Amino acid sequence: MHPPLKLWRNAQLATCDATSRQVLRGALLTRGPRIEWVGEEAALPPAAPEEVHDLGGAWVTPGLIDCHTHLVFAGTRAGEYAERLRGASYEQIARAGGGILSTVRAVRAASEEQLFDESAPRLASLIAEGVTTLEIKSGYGLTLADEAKMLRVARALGRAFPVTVRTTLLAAHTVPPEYRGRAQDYIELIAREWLPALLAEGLIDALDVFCENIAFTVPQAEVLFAAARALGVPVKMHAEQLSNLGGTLTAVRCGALSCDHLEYAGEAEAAALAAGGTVAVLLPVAFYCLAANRPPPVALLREAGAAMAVASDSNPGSAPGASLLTAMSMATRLFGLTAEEALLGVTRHAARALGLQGGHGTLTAGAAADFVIWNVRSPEELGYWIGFNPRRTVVRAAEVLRWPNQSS
Ligand code: DI6
Ligand code: FE
Repeated sequence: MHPPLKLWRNAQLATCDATSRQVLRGALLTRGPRIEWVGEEAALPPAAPEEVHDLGGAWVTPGLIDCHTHLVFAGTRAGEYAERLRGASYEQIARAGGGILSTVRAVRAASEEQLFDESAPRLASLIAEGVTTLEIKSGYGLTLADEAKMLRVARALGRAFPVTVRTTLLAAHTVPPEYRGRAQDYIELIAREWLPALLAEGLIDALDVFCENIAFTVPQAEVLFAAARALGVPVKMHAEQLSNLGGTLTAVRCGALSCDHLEYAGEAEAAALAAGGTVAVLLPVAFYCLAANRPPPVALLREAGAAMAVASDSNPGSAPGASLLTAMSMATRLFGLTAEEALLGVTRHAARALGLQGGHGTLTAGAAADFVIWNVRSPEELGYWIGFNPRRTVVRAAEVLRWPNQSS
């Protein structure tokens, strides 16, 4: 059987493509799960599609990509949030054994099924906003078995929901209690044993490390990156979130896909990211929830020509929730991104942050047929509404997703 040919016509296409027109009144042809053709209707190639969808002039963007999440976790940290409202800092709570370690205790105690059930509503909420691809990190297990458990749940979510899941090993999120005072031993264990074992099980697509004074040092990150390189695993870094340790410069030198957070980055980091083709992933929800006062150097990143992505950072500590549209709003208002930068940040540049450029994040021939049809008058509305979802229809792998009460 031939994969079905479908025509999606009468649309305003925000292609997010770098090499062709970014805005186009026209149509898409899809064959099976991929886009076969994009262009003006007058130029439509002769074809006999099995299905024709008249989109009534609606705006269409690529399916959104959330390129940095810690979406699989158990429990909440609402109590810590309340403490922070009373003046405690994120670092103080972490140093006192709360923070990430408190979620580690909850994840270790949770069954795989429970983790799945707690995480699924967050994923559903992202999908409802038009997310068709997301990254999910481990990092709340911190034993081989518990990291594997988180990653298996991430993979299971990707099979159970109409979404592409990329998994990232973030065992180097914080030092587990068993390795207190022995961070170096822990890093070597991940590098020598966990990374190859989890890779062999097909559980990881990339490796990440939290490089920070409350987490791991630059030389420790380098140990992990060397092990990843030897196995052909792409790397990423949580860099310069709370201080500048020089992580970004090292990560770029190691060919990292992305450096994420970057509040404490400066001119040298912006230039390095641009020159190295490493994506700067901005996480404004964490900035907002931590009441941080130092935004990432967006003007420098823009001037240097670095690609900027925007992600939800969905996690129980610094970014509770699961809304990429909210992250777009915060990226524009709090960080100064333009509406166009915010859109590219959740499409083309987010794809690159996951090593998926070309296949995702643009409306171009050959890319996945993942796109969103919006109830908006212009794509500028995507980072404009707060707590209001203007999604009309999500199409994933050329299939229309259905929600209860959806009319079209
Ligand atoms: N930076 C973050 O924003 C998340 N992890 C990290 O390294 C926060 C994780 C948490 O607080 O649970
Ligand atoms: Fe994070």
